Amino acid sequence: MAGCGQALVPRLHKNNYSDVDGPGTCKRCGAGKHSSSLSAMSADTCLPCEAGKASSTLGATSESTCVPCQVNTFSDSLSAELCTPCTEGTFSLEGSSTCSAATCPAGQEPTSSTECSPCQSNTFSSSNSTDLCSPCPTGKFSGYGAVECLLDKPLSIIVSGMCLSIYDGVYQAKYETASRRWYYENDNGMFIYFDPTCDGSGGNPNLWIVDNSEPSTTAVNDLDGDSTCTFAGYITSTSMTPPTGTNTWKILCDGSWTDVPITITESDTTETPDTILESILIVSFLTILISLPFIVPRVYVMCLRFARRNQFSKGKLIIDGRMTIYRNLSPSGKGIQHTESV
Ligand SMILES: [Ca+2]
Ligand SMILES: [Ca+2]
Repeated sequence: MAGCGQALVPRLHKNNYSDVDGPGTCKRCGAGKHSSSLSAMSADTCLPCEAGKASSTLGATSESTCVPCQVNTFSDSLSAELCTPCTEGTFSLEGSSTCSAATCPAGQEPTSSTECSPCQSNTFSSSNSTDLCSPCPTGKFSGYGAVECLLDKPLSIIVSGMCLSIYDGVYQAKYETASRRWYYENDNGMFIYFDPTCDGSGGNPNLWIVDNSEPSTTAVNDLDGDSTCTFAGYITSTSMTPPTGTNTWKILCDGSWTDVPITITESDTTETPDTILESILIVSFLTILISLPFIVPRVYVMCLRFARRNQFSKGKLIIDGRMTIYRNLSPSGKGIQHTESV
């Protein structure tokens, strides 16, 4: 009796099996299985990859061909040929047989099966859940780690007095940063933001900064991520909004830091309400225009009916070949009337 691996060419046939006698009739173990047997006579000697691993190799000779599923994929059965991606909102570690999502408190979302992180700006999570944070509805805003979206976007600010005029002008509040202070952007793509530590290592604490770098909404320190304090100007202040009024800022003017009076005023006009108002006016106008063909005939008929009821105290009215004779009609239209064909 001979298995595949016997006698003649054992190495060549290693991992195969034969269900008949003699060499040259060997079969390979299927994907998801392996065998190191030298004299196998049955497919039963092909061993399965365990759950959490998969192998696409045919005729595998070693368990090492069973590769652990990558992060965020899984195999939940023996002999898997491939690992399956986790569904959205669920996660897995390497070599997992299942995917799962952490239950996170309100204001956070799962980032793995065991970890949560705060919702990004303008997304929210209102309750304990395994779901990702949801985007805010149009016209509403939220900060970092929000449980709800609010209409609390700060007013725009108007900045004047900068050495370079591209840093002057109207800045719109854009997003809240990790310190719960909003950052602002003007039409030239310049930014004003608060940084607890601009170099990320404790130096220059608590600055409101004017910069051409857009700050992070999630970084706690060094919001522009450059590990230095490189920007166009700053003032030390822990105010929740850029300090209004005229204050002395340090501004980089012609390459040197200079004390400069900078004036910041709050603007009571923001883009959003104007846009909404314009949209409402346009929609209203179009609605009226489209409705006119329906409204005009109805109003005409209503007027006609009103006139018939109230203006004929006596008289005749011929409609569709029928003559109505009115007598002693009251203003409400009640009274004696007689109708006959003409
Ligand atoms: Ca920095
Ligand atoms: Ca910068």
